[in-house]
Formats: sequence, C-alpha cells, structure tokens
Amino acid sequence: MAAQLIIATGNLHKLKEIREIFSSPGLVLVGLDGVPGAPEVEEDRDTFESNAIKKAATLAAFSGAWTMADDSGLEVDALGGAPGIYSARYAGEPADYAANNVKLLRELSGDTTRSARFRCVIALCTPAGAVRTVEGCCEGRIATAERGIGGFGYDPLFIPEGHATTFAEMTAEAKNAISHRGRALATAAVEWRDRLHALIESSP
Ligand code: ITT
Repeated sequence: MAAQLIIATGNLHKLKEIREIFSSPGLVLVGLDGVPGAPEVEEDRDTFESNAIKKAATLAAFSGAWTMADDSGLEVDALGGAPGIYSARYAGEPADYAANNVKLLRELSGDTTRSARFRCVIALCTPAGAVRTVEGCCEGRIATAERGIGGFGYDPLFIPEGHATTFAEMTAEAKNAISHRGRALATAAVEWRDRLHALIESSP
C-alpha cells in the first residue's frame, strides 16, 4: 500500500527538504510535477498560516488528493519583522535569492541588533476541505556577510541560535534537525500520525 501526498510547492529546495524530513514507509510525496495543469496560487493572504492553507486547499481541491503546503519566511527584529510573508520577493519580482540577500545586508548595515527568526507553517488539507496546520520556528541572527553554499534563500545569512555557522555552512541533516521546517514537520509527524496512518491504510 502506498498513499500519495501532494506537496504543493513550486520551490524545489523546499520539496527536497520536506522529502528528507518527512519521508515514511507507505507515503509517496508527490511534487507539483506530478500534478499536470496544477493552478498557480496567488499568495495574497496576510499570514503564513492563511497562505499555507490557501496553497494546500487549492491543490487538494484540484487534485482530489491530500495535500500539504509550506509557507515560510524570515522575520528580522531591526526591520520590524520584515521581510516576513514577503520573504520570497523581498527585492522585487522575479524572486531572486541573491538580490534578497544583498538587500537584507544593505537594510541592516550599521545595525547591531541582528536578531531574527525563520518561521514555517505547514498546512494539510483533504479534498473534502478539512484543514489542519502546524508551525515551526528557529531563532537566530543575521550574519554581516554571506557564508556557505548549502541550502537556499537566506541560508548564507542566517546563524541559528547556539551555533557559529550559517545554515548554508551546515549539512542538510544538521539544518533539518533544528530548522523551522524540520520543527514544523516533527510536530506534524506526531499530531497527524493517526490521520496519515488512516490515509495509508485506505490506499489501494
Ligand atoms: P511556494 O510558495 O511555491 O512553496 P516560495 O519560495 O514562494 O515557494 P514562500 O512564499 O513560503 O515560498 O516563501 C518562502 C521564502 O522564504 C523562500 O523563497 C526563501 O526566500 C525564504 N525561506 C523559507 N524557508 C527558508 C529556508 O529554509 N532557508 C532559507 N530561506 C528560506
């Protein structure tokens, strides 16, 4: 028996991390390349949670399969919580990780308060419209220059609390063990265990 769970993200880095963290026997995590004609979802809500729910609910209704979506971002205290829900396109359209990092360093130049956190909300939605969410957070600070080549997005600038290296200088396993996404999915594995088990059991 293998149940399909759609992962509603166009971000292949997120998909890779979700697969690394959340794979389990009997569950096949299907990316959007496995959903022909999948609609683009406009992220026009004002919280991580409501954007994650919108992405998961839209794809669950379209595909007829259980769907998970991740909405995440970086909150920087000295910038009043920016870029927050606008993290992907902080430096404008189209989304550009390098330009985002240049802008973040520029906005923080001279700032000694560099505390920040990554937040992640994961939504799980059934085709019938039942929704549940989990959250994960990782506290840290913004480096004064980019360091490392691993990960994606703001990883070269984010130093998690209790560490001296950026996420981009860590192995994928080390990042996933403490990241916002890793923490959200660890909660999901516990809170959604019975639901996911029932999905696996009911699959042909
Ligand atoms: P989907 O909506 O298709 O999932 P997206 O990249 O647009 O892809 P979001 O709207 O949730 O996703 O934006 C998340 C952005 O926050 C992402 O593009 C990065 O800039 C940043 N981000 C989130 N998690 C990150 C991580 O683990 N490491 C580095 N940057 C991260």
